[in-house]
Amino acid sequence: MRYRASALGSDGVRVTMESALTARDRVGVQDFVLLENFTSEAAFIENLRRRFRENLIYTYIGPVLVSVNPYRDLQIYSRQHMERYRGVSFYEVPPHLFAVADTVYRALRTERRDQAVMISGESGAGKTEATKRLLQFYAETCPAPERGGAVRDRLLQSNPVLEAFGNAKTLRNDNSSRFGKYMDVQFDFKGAPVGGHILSYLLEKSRVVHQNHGERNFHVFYQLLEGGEEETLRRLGLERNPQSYLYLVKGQCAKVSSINDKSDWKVVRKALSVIDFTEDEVEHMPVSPPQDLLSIVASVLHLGNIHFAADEESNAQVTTENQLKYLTRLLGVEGTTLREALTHRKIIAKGEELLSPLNLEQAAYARDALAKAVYSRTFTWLVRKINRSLASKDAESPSWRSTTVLGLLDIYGFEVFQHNSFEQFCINYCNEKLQQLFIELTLKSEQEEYEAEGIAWEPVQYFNNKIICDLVEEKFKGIISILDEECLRPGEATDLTFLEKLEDTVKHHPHFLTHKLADQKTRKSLGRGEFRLLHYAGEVTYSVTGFLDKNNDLLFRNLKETMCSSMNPIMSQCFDRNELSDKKRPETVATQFKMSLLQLVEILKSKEPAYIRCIKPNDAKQPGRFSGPLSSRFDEVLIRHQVKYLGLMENLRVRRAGFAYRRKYEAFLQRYKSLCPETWPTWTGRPQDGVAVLVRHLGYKPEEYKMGRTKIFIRFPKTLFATEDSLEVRRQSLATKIQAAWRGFH
Ligand code: AD9
Ligand code: MG
Repeated sequence: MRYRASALGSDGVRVTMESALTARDRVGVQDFVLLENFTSEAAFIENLRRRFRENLIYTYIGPVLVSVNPYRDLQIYSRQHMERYRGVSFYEVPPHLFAVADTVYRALRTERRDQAVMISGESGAGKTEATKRLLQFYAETCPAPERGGAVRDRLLQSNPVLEAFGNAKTLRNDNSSRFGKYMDVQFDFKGAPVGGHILSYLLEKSRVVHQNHGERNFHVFYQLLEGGEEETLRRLGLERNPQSYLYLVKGQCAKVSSINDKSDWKVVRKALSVIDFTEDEVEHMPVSPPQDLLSIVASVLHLGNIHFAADEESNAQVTTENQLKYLTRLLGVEGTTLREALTHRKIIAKGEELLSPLNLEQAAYARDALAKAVYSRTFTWLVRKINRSLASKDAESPSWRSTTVLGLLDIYGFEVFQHNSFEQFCINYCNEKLQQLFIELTLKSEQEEYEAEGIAWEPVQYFNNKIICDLVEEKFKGIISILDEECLRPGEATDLTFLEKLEDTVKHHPHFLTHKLADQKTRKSLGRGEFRLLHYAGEVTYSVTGFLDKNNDLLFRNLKETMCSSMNPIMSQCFDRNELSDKKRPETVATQFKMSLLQLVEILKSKEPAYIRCIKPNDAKQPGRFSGPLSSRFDEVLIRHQVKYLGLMENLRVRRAGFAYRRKYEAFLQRYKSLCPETWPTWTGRPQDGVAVLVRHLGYKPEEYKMGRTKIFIRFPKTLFATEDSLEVRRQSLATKIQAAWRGFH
């Protein structure tokens, strides 16, 4: 082992990670580009498996980090680990999240270019955990800003708040993010974090009113009931038992063994105070948002318990007076107005306002729509609030211009369920866009590197998924356009007329299929109310039921009016009166999402990308084992799917198309110079010339490598392995000699 002196470490020296590469670290290959059989998916998965068995959860594909969720605390994220990865070259340390974190940070500092870390993977694969570890890394290792040091705390504390309101227990993940998140961290010219900004995407608001069996509503409801003080609950009119609330019992699992709602609530309260009060003190705002915020959380629960009964004319009447009383108080609205708005619909005909009574079903729909709107708008408000508190206080000063930005994208991965609906359609469309960007940027950066190094670019065969993106988003002919068109025909259009229109417009598309368009054989697997998309990651069949409703996201006018009159300061910010006078139809959900995605793609394109691809090893949330059969913990079928959905083989192919391995001349020479008498112990000429001498001595054939401007490019892994083997042999023989000399000395 070689050691490098350092100020750190208990014994006064720090083991550099290069020397700390033990035999265990070397299980399999650390970089998939070194796989001999790089086109074989089986070899890819076998490498993951071998490493996972040793708790080696990280492996590279060139600069891309592949991570397998260990489902256990591996103790690899300590401050000591952070230090180990600082300032050390990417390839000379075992793969780790912190290696990516540090590489990205250094690029930001030295090249002064904005960076974006894109984290993807299916639900439960570890995206959010990775994001949190990255933030932790920056908060702990970056220098403190000269002023506004609180921003580091706020960056970290924004997480528990957003998770309380935006995460929920699902069948796949006990802490599943039900929204997409892109977070910018701004650094000043000294590399200190000075501000941040969050963009959120498509909160799954249907969860507020309905949860599938085994799933929960958003954490905050349970946290408040479990952890809220007696006095608070009394004020909010809440009972402690979640079973008392219809919006919390649908999934029948209010209690989850891995979750401690009570202690989580403490964390959230503290986080809220870090974000809120300091901010408000600065701005001298007299209100105390947590109070108002809790009123809103409570009001959603009360809304869920509003019951209706039909009168003689089948019109809905509110029967739960107590709930209504609390609601009016908490939302700060008039009781009679709210009662009327929950049971009537206002129609404006020929300039006149008419009130049309709702039947039981319509009233329940209106109530649920209100609950969803109140909750999701509060979520948006919360993000805005956090952003205000994260905003760099130096925004006006000249140093602002010299800030650089590091973006972290934690967004939902590809989803395929037994039953797929509008939400999956949006999420999978988002993944198509990101995959397109990924391919574009990876190819581009490969090409750029070849050009910069003066090496001829060899075209790569790859599947360009633009055709699928177009199918979804194209003007007039795309699925979203057709859906929006149908949403403009209320009363006439239905989910099925939407499907028919789709069939007419995109019938001959190679990536689109319906029951009617399918051949005899395929038809059996498609229902009449379904369409199938052949995504880059595979086929997904969507049921059109609910598409129009979810896309329209209608909230009756009088409910909107009622909320606009709210005395609750948060609600009055969420429901703006201008909305009422606005003649223009609000954008549909799919169109809003499409536009926010286009904006996201632009943001990401303007930055240097880094990628973390997360994989979930099993559906049972089980850690791997050291011994015994691994098959249940490392579920090959599940993993193969993810390797496909993440486009990892494609990624590897692009990366391997030309050369498997590339390394700066200095680094290459440093590592292997002992293998050639002419370069050992020191080479005084240009490193490039030293490498040329070295590889000639090692017997590299001309077709095996190319010399670029600053790097050597090696075509096949076996060439490199042979060199590594020679190095190992030399080290062994040196060790034997030293031992012999040592024995002789004694
Ligand atoms: V979802 O799309 O939001 O449903 P994520 O975000 O990909 O999903 P998450 O990060 O929440 O998954 O990870 C799921 C769980 O796996 C966590 O709650 C941890 O218990 C566990 N996990 C994930 N990554 C790690 C890790 N690096 N070390 C230990 C981990 N445990
Ligand atoms: Mg998540």
